[in-house]
Amino acid sequence: MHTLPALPYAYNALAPAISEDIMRLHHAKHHQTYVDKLNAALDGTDWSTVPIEKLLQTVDTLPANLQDAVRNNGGGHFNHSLFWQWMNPDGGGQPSGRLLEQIEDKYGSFQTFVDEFTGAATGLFGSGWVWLQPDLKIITTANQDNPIMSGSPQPILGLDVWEHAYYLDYKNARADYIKAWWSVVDWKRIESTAIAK
Ligand code: MN3
Repeated sequence: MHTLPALPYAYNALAPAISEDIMRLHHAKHHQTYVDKLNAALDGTDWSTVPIEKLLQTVDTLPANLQDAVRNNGGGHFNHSLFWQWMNPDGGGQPSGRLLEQIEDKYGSFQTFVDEFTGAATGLFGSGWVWLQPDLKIITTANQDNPIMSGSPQPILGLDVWEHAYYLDYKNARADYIKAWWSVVDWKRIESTAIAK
């Protein structure tokens, strides 16, 4: 049985970057629905007790009638569980120490990295996610796919660019949402999970 994780902060904690209304809708409705649909699909099957990471890593080997449910709803559950952890009302700014050095080595400057990630996020057509991988490559996936579904490592940072993540606050202005999101990125947490190259 998969369960909705509690947010690590209050629903209104990320405002004004992300409003309480969006956080309630996104966590209590959208994320809860991914959890409920995943559980409904797995109920009574041999996969009902398999951890979510393992389900996603092996999604291509699951019975055909489970693959879409695990990819979409399992992916949605996993991605959002990570996403909440990567934000913090005291976030923003830039990383420090080794992670900052590695980003500067790869991109030339932290701002260049931000610009490239932002460009990938504004340019992603339709619904999907932008990820920062442990090797500091920026990649995108469609829908609720996660890099671990195709054998890649788990991302150290990701941004949800589905319209449900910003439409209430920003309407169609995805770029404004992305700009505000940088102000709540929890670099301290990301530094603690970043894997050395
Ligand atoms: Mn979402």
